[in-house]
Amino acid sequence: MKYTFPENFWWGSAASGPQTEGTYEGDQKGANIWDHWYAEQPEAFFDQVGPNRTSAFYKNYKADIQLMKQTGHNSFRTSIQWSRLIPNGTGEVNQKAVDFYNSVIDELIANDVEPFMNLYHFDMPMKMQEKGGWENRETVEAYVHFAKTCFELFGDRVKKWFTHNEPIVPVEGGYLYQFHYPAIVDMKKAAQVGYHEALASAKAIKVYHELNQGGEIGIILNLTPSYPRDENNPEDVKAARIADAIFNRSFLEPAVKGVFPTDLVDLLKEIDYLPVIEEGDLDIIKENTVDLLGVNYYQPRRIKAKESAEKLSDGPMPDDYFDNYEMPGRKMNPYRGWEIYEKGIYDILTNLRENYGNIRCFISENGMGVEGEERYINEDGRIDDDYRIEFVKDHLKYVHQAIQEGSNVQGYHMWTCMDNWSWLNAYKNRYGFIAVDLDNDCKRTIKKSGQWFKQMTDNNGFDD
Ligand code: BGP
Repeated sequence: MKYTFPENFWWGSAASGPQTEGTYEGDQKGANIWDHWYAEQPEAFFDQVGPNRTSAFYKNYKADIQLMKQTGHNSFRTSIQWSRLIPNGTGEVNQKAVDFYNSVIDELIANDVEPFMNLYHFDMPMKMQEKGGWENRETVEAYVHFAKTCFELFGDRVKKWFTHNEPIVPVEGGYLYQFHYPAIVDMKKAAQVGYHEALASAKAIKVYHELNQGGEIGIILNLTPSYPRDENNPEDVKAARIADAIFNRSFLEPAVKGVFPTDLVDLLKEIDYLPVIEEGDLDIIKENTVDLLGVNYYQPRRIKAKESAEKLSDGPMPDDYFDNYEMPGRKMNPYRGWEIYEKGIYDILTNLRENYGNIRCFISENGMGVEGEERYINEDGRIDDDYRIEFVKDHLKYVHQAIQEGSNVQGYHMWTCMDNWSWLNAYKNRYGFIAVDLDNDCKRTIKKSGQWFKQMTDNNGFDD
């Protein structure tokens, strides 16, 4: 069968500043939470490899943009590092950062690769974190100022903006499950952090619309469809619904509908964990919803009702309301430990069509992290990652089906263009279309999937 996608479909990949740029003497970048955490506790990172060891996009971006062209990109998303542009989080702008991002944007446009710019990808400037980061209301105002600075500096050329990448992740990682700094367990703070991120997003959207730059602004959410173990068991269904409220609708509803989910609000009220909300905030959230939505999809959630009342921590936790269900026979990515369930992408798009006004959206990340890819190197030195080609095809078929049924999907971006540094996992799992040899001056080699992607995007689809 032939899978053809709509005209002008956005094909490309996503990355982020902190995972690709690197830091260099004299670049005047300020430290962010990752730089700080690594300096404090390098053993927390896989192989003790930290954010200073990247594919060096800061220096290699021109050649990298040529590789994007060679792998069929018509668009590319990265992020502006807050701590690079405004090293202390507030105050002076770093001219070297302005020059760098200007040059990246111009180079992308000159090569017909549309720049999509995200403003926050897990990278709180350390100076802001010292005052509480997203826990502190002041960070909201500082972020909005940073966002406005970006729009004013780059908005004449960048026409697709995103306020956050996966805002639930700093909540879970930083305040519930300890895989982001400050790595504490405190659900009350987690609620405040999430609320401030949602408010900051609405405020940035307001500023962007007021500037009338003729582009669009959205948010990028990692949506994890939440499936009950047994659809006929009301307790399982209820548990799955709570997981959905906490991990998906917490940001999806304010972003698209301008309100918080009532079941989540009720849950927080019950444990007296409602965040501090100032007068006028909820109007701002109500009035400033997104123009478009980026959907990152990796895996679903399988949920069952709680089987024991045993608590994981002293205070309330999301896990007090549901258990994760290890469904027998599910297909797993053994390296990352994530389930691969292609139909999940279709379920998300259908849900957006039916329950979220068929919001204009695109797949902003989808990908497969694999460990030890060097074992797939062929005699020409290329990694033959057929599993990645299959992975993309299997997901694209469901995206195609959703579009046939009327979903408003504008594009598909892979995570990621070239192998990059992945937070605590560093380089454990590789995701790129392009291999990066860290021991050989970061030499880039296009993988088989990159060549396939080029051919596929040239045809705006594929046969299978
Ligand atoms: C997403 C993030 C990315 C990227 C990706 C892969 O959640 O937006 O930054 O890292 O996941 O995940 P990981 O690197 O943890 O394997």
